This record gives sequence, C-alpha cells and structure tokens, in this order.
Amino acid sequence: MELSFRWYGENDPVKLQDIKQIPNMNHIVSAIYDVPVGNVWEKERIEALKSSVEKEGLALSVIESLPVHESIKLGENNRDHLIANYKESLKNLGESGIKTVCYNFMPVFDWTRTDLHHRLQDGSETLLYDHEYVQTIDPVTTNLNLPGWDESYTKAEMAALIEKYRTMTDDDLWENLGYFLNEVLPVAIKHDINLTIHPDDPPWSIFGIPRIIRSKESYDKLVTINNAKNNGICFCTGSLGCLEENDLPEMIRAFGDHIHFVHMRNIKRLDNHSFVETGHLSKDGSVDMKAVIKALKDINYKGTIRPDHGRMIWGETGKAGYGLFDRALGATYINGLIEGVNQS
Ligand code: DNO
Repeated sequence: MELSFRWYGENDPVKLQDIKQIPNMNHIVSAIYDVPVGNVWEKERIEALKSSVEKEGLALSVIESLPVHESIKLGENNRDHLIANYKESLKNLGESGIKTVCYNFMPVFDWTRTDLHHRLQDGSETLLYDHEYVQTIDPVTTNLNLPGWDESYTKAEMAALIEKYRTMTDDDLWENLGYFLNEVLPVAIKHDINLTIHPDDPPWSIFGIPRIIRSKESYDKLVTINNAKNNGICFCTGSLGCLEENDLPEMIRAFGDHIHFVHMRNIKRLDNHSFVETGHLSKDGSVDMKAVIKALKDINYKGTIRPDHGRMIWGETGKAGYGLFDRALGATYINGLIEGVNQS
C-alpha cells in the first residue's frame, strides 16, 4: 500500500514542498481543474501537471477526478459526444502513464455537508451533515455551502437539473452508468487504467434525486456490468461508513480485485442518518480504521491510500476538509497502522 495526498494544483494553499515532508509520502492525487466538465484533457496539460509534481520528487499517481458530465448521468442525446471526449481524455492520461482514475456518478451534488465549520469540543473545526435539515430545505433556494458543488452552475441550471433527476429511478441511473462503462472500459483496459468509482457521499438519496453507489449490493451490481478489474472501486471509508450496515472489512475482502484506490477518513454516526467528521483515529469515530487496514493487508492491496478530509486545527484556514495539518496527522496514523499490521 502506498500513501498519497490530494493536491489541488498550483492554487492550493497546501504546497507540494510541504506535502513531501510528511513521512512516507511519495504519491500525489490531483486533477486539471480549469477544463470545463465534458471537454477533453489535452496531453500537454496532463504532462504539465505531471512535471510540476515530479519536479518536487513526487509521482502523479492518481487522477481524482475525471468528472462525468451530467448529460451522461442523465442519459441525454448528446452523451455520445461527451463519452467520446471522456475516452479521449482517458487515452491521453494513459499515454502519460496514469494508471488510476477516480470518478463518481453522483447526480449534481458530489459530497454534501450542511456545516463546514462545526466546532468540536477540542476547538477544531470540522464538517457536519445534518440529515433532518437536508430533508427540510430546497437546495435551489437555500444558500447551501456545498463543498463538492460545481460552482459553474447557476441556480436556474441547478433547478433544471434537479427537476430532470427527480423523474429518474435508481434503475435509470444504473442503466446510464452501464452505458457509460460499456463505452469507456475498453479504452481504460487498452491503456491499462483502473477506473475507480467513488461511493455516494452520503450513501443515500438526497433532495429527491437518485444515488446508487452505497453498499455491497451496489458493488455486486457494478461488477456485473463488467467484471474486469479495471471496472474499479475507490473505497472511501468515510462515505461507506455512514451506513452502519456496511461492513467495511467484509466489503474489502469481497471486492478486493476491484479496489485500486482508498480514502481513509473517520466519521461519527449521529442519530437519524446525521454524521460528523472526526479525526482519523478509530476511537474518535464509528469506523474501525485498523480493521480496514488489516483487510487491505489480507487482500494484498498494492494501490494508493490517501488520508481523506482533515479537521481544521492549529488555526489553519483553507479549503474545507483539505488543510495540511490534520490530513498529515491522518497520514502518520495510517503509516502506523500499516506498520502494525505488517508486523502482526
Ligand atoms: C470529497 C471527495 C469527492 C471525490 C469525488 C470523486 O472529498 O472524496 O469529491 O473526489 O466524488 O469523483
């Protein structure tokens, strides 16, 4: 297992020079952020990103994310053109030596929280999801600060998108995911890329629109579409851990051949589907982090792991969930767990 760290590019307040000082940190997870979703990622841009990472002695090992256009998720008429662009981007990434590409199939919102500055008892700031609140609001008229929201949409565009999704069932979304994967997987296989789907976060439907990647059953369905190992999973402990019935070690053992990227993060489940993000330690949240690392060791996992969201500590400010300090603490904790399971 290789440790990695997410870096948001040259505008990220967290610098590569700082990241490489984290013990055992050699791999970077990044993306090109200024190409509109649906357009091709040109080779020169990929090479430029790669060389800015390599200049610091690090490797660009994972692309997170190569985003999927909403028209593909909706199965609209223009999807073939957008899928052709996706294939072209994959080919370009493959030719630049990228082996792991992360994406998600969450309609509109990606990861959703209701409070980005929730104060924990120790004075640190963290992210919180209040399910009751989400059930009472209209995302179009409420000024929600959504961390994963594509800010290029206007409110009117958001409203129109939500309307379209509200007429879709989970099965419709599965059908569109199947169509997409049947098209892009041959390209991924040809270029030796593992495509990894991120689970829905939170792993249930919100705002009346479908979400489908949330459980063992979802992964059973996913691998039925295509059982190639390239039809992969980004195993995110924080997202999947929101559902108590998700037995994370068991899921790792069941789908090991498809797991090529891991997000390690802890959450504490609160009442009625709400949850708060905690520090990485098992005892601080609901996820048994050691059991997860142990399961990864059992499947002989060779891919990358990144410490996922951190709290804001020691006065740091910046992108919610993506400061340096607490993610670095998470990395050292994961290092310790790996060393521990390797010796036992
Ligand atoms: C949140 C992230 C997600 C993830 C995408 C992958 O912190 O884990 O936004 O990058 O869902 O496509």
